[in-house]
Amino acid sequence: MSDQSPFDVDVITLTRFVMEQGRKAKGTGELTQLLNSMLTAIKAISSAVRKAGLAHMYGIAGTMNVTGDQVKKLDVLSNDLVINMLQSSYSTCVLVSEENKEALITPPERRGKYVVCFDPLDGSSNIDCLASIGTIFAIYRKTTETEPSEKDALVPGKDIVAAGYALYGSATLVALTTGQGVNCFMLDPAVGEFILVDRNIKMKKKGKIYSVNEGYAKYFDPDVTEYLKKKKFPEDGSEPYGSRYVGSMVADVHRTLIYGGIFMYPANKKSPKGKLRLLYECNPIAFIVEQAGGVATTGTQRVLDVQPESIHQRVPCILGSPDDVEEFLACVQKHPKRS
Ligand code: AMP
Ligand code: P6P
Repeated sequence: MSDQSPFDVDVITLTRFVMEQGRKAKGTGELTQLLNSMLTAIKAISSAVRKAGLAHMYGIAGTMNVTGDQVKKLDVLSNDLVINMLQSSYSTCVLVSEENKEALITPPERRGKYVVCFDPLDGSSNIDCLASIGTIFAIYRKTTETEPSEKDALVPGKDIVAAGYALYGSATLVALTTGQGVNCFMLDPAVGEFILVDRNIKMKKKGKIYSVNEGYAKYFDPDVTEYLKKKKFPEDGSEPYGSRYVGSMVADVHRTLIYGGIFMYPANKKSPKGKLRLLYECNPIAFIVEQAGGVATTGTQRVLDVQPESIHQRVPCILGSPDDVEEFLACVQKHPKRS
């Protein structure tokens, strides 16, 4: 009888992993509840994303399905899922979503001590071409005794308690950190559980890929232009870098995490602060990148040190392998920013 069981009867699921971490932390269980509620929302979004692609292929267009039911846009549906799951976890007091102009204050009877900033479906403009999209979140502990407000979300990314992203690609993956390294879990749709696949991921010191939207080259600052020239026409005898750009932050960041290299969404003359949002794109991603041994900068400071002034503010974001980001920063030093 073969001892190769078709099923791992002691599989490390994300739910189990989070519970084990929670026990070690000797907490009240509130963060564990919060993380598992976020994972439930991600599973539901994953299911909806896969159906929406199919629906689009069979011509179920617009906001009405074949039976005339109101079909929510996927990003609205994703947002509603995250809000409902988090507020019913009794662990949150303030939510900041890319989809909501104002911060959402959890009703008093459902409140807990955590603030969550999230982009429920980042890159959703890529849905119709079935390119990878993602969910991004950052979790903070409310540190004031005042009535919950959006001010509780205006804290630097270095104070993050937990951060993660889901990537809805050829498979659905979650990368999660609670400050002790980055672990990756793959959704097994047959079981409906995320299974640990990569423990304590570490980014390469230097990569061979640069990732930026070169459609904005006309508007790039001289430091970015010089850096990209060095990648394409190296003068030290090294081979040029490869270029990859999906246009979905989670997909471009995850590739950088796994293969190394640099991802850039710099400021440019059309967007002086860049495009990416600090609270629910750059901070959670920067926290994960640093936990994996990478570097994340605005070009003038560490992303995680930025003191937020508004919940939807944008910052330039350059991140990836330490040697690659350092090489970019050397170009920045040569071209002092205009005040
Ligand atoms: P809690 O009382 O459950 O909110 O946890 C208090 C603190 O313990 C959290 O803010 C974390 O720093 C840590 N902690 C609790 N649960 C976990 C977990 N599942 N994974 C990692 N850290 C945790
Ligand atoms: P551009 C998606 O809309 C997004 O917010 C990020 O996921 C992505 O990195 C960026 O915008 C792409 O922007 O200007 O290159 O299309």
